[in-house]
Amino acid sequence: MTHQNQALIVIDVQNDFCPGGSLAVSEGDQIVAGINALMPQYGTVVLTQDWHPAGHSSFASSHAGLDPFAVTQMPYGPQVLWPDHCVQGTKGAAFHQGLETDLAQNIIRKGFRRHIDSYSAFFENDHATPTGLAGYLRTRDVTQVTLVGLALDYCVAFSAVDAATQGFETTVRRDLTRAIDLDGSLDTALKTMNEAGIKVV
Ligand code: VGL
Ligand code: ZN
Repeated sequence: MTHQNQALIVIDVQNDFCPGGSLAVSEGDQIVAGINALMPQYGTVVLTQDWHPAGHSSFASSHAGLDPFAVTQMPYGPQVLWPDHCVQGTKGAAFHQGLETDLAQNIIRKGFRRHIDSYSAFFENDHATPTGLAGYLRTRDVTQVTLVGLALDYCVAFSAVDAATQGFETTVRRDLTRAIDLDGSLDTALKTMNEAGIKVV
């Protein structure tokens, strides 16, 4: 049965977040088959794609003297510095080749502004600049969203919290996510999602 008022939001299932990628999430590729199986059940399927210009400000390589996974201060708040990843047009930015991208109606790209990162599918890391996804979902009468993808403790969690704040009934399918788990980030993300009323199942 297709759930007409439900959207499946597939976060960043891209080569750089899978084994062999530059910001590989352990077992990141093992969720692909399960996500594909879920897609036909949803009236709306949206993919997100982390899509950075070369030299993006979230890359440690753009900050002399700072290493990947250090935290720096940006005008919009603290920012983890990452290895170069998901550079526009590269193989690393492409979706995992097993992902059934044909079943998605929309692809939201994010992180394309050089001076601001974007974990969430809804807002950039200033928590103010919208991607347009909320309006897209409302226009299609979506009331409930289910999130899957990478990484649970960054882009999935930030997207889930914004979805709930935007008034969508929000579920995260934990079995169809994997985490980076940097300095307790997974525990923090689970706590924050719980407090936001998100169902993590
Ligand atoms: C992500 C770090 C940097 C993610 C994206 O998809 O969780 N994490 N860019
Ligand atoms: Zn990124």
